[in-house]
Amino acid sequence: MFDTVLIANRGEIALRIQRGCRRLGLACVQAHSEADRDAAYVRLADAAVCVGPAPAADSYLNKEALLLAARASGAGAIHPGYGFLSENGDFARLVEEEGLVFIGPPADAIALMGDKISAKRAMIEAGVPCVPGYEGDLPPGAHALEIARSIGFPVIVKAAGGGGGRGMRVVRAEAELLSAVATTREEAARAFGNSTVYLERFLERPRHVEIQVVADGQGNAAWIGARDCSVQRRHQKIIEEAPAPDVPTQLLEEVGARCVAACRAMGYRGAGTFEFLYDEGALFFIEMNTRLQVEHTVTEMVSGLDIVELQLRIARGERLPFAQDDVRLSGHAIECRINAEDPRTFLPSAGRIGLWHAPGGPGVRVDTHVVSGYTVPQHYDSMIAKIITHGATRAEAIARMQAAFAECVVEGIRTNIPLHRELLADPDFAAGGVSIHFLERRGTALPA
Ligand code: MV4
Repeated sequence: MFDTVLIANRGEIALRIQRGCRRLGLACVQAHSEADRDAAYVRLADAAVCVGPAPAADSYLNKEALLLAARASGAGAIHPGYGFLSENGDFARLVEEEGLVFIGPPADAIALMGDKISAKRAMIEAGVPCVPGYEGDLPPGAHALEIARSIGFPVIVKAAGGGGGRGMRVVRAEAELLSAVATTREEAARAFGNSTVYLERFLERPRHVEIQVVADGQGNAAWIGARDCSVQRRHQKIIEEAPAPDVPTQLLEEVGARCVAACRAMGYRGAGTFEFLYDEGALFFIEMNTRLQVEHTVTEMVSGLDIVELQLRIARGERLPFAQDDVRLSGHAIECRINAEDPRTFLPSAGRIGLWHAPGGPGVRVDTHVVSGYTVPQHYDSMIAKIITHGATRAEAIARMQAAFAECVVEGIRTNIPLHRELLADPDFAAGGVSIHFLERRGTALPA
C-alpha cells in the first residue's frame, strides 16, 4: 500500500489533508502552481512539486502534470480535496490506470453520481426519497407538457450534466415550458457537452440539508449525521452547521439508513454527501457529492471523527473502524467561511494580509493556510479561512462564534467578517432553520 500522498489541491484544504497524512505517518507531497510557490503550507509538506502556472486550468486542473508529479515524487496515492478534479471521473480513472490510488470513490461511482438522472434513479432504487419529477431526457413538445402537468407547476428544468446550481431554470406557467427546455438544453450542451434535461417539482422555500456518509467498499458504511447549509449566496455556502436545526431525528435515521443502503448498492467507497431539500417536514434528495466537502469540519466537531483520516484509511484498504451504532453526535457546531471579498458587494479582495490573528479558546477551531504577510492570489476561490465553533447547544456555538470574531484580525484586505457578525446577530438566523433564500432576500445595514 502507499506511504506517500500527492495533494492535488491548494489553500486550507491542502493543509487539512497534510494534517490527516501526518496523523497516519504518511508522507505528503504538495502540488502547487507558480502563484502558490511561496505559501507557508507548501513548505510544511515533506516535498513540493510545481505543476504549472497560476491559472487553475494549467496547474490544479492539469491531469497529466499531476500524474507526472505523483510518479516523479514516488507518491502512491492522490488526494484531490474539493473543487478542481475532485469529482472528475475521467481523472479518477486515469489515476487508477496509472496504478495509483485515487483518494475518493471508484471512477464508476463518480460518473454515476455525476449524471444527475442516473444518480436519482439509483436513489429511487435504494429507497432514498427524491423530489418528485421525471428522471429521463424530456421528450419533445406536447409530451413534455404532459409530464410537467402531471408533476404540477411550478417545475424546474435541470441539466443532467449540471449540478451545484449550474444549468437550471424555473418554470411557473405551461406557456413557458418549451422555451425554457430549449434554452436549458442549449446552455447545457455548451457548458457540459450533454444536452440531456430532466424535470422536477420546484420547491419554493426549502432548506438545504445534507447527510454525510463514509463507506469502505467492503460492505461497511455509516451516515454521520446531517448538516444545514442554507445560508448561501449564488450557490456559495457561507455558514454551515451540524446538526440541522429541528429536523426530526426519526426522519434522519430513516433517510440516513437509505443513504447507507445506496452506498452499498453502488459499491461506494470513501466519504460522500447526500444533498437534500428539506420542505414541510420532508427530505427530498437532489444530488450526491462524491468528495470531501468544505463543511466536513462541523460533522467532525459533533462526531469526534476525523473524516480525512477515514478517507486515507479506507483508501489504504482498511475496513471502516466503527459501526453505525458507534456513531455518537454531541452538541452543535457552526462554520463561518471567511472570504477575501467586500462584505457588501461580494467583489473579490485579493492582496497582502499584513497581520493575521486567529481566534482560539475552548470550542474554537480555525482551518486556514493564512499567516501574517500572506498574499491572497487573485486566481482562485476567495475563501481564506474557516472558523468553526462547537458548543453544548446551538446558542452556545453562536455565542462562541461571536466571541471568536471579537478577536479575529485580518489587516490589508477586505473580508466578509462584518457580514458574518451581522448574520450571527440576526433574529431569524438565531431562531434556526432559515431557508436557502435567507441571505439573498435580506438587506444589509453594512455601510457602503
Ligand atoms: C432545486 C430547488 C428547488 N426545487 N430543485 C440548486 C443547486 C442544486 N444542487 C440544486 N438546486 C436547487 N434545486 C427543486 N426541485 C432549489 C435549488 C436551489 C438551491 C438548492 C440548495 C442550495 C441553494 C440553492 C439556491 C437556489 C436554488
